[in-house]
Amino acid sequence: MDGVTRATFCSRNAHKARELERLLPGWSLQTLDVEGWPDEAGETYVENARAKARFGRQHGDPGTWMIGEDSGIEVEALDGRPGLHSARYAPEGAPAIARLLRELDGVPDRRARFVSELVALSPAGEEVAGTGILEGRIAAEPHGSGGFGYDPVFVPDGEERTVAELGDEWKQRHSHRARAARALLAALGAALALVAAGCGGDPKTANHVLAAFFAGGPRARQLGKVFPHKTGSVPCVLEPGGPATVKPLQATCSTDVSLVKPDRAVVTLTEAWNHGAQAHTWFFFIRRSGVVESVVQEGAAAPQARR
Ligand code: ITT
Repeated sequence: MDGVTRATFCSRNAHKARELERLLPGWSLQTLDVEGWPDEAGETYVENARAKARFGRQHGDPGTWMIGEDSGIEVEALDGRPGLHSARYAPEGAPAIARLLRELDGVPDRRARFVSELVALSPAGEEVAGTGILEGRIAAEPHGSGGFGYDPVFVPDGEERTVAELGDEWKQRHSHRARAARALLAALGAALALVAAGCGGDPKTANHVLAAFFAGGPRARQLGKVFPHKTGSVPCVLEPGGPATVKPLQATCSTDVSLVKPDRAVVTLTEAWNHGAQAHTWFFFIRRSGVVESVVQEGAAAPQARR
């Protein structure tokens, strides 16, 4: 199919499916309408996401990618609960929010994070993964009508309103799921480029890796739009995608490639902008064969890039 990747989203959560559909441009997503889903018995998000994708592989269209997603909200004062068990904490929506607010009644430390893990299995069985994290805090009471789940009580760092108030457009750019989807696309693009580039320890190699990465095909080009920097030009200017009144941002990029084992490397790409006031880091965990095992995005949300 012309530049379109066919995939099956192995989830029963229609909210997640709607969000993901918009987060993977160039992909045609179908859902998996079957019975007998396995329990979420994994000890990590990635294990649960993989189990959903594998269940899809057993029961779904063999010609499509299978995508599983596992997500949750981790509350600092509750030692990371409900975390992996977020869907089973209480029925989604008002009941789960009521329980969370009850548990946090009178607790001053409101810090929390959303985590999303996406695992995609190709028709041939290769696996790629992407992680996205959104840091924030739990509000005193629910506000807003956008999003789903815990969105009415989650205020992201740097914001004063809940995700449900910030709305679906905001979520599409900044949510933990948006970050995981970009990480997944990056993993798919990076795999191609790194086969050619190999791994090394010096900045020249890192820049070579990234230059190849950005030029490496439709998915890498999509990522290039999110990171419109010329590698090696430090600092560089990000053109704002917002209204003409938005000033260009000064960004400084640094890259590093380190071997963690003879056959494994981690490529770190950090952007700091507005004179280091905010920073954003991507970690690519890569095998020498070029297979990207996983990608993690952390830090402040990337500013709007030119589209
Ligand atoms: P599947 O397992 O079928 O994909 P699920 O809803 O059970 O659907 P999870 O096991 O990943 O999905 O549970 C994640 C729960 O965490 C979800 O039910 C919500 O309550 C919460 N959650 C995840 N992402 C969220 C988001 O973007 N906004 C608000 N709450 C979210």
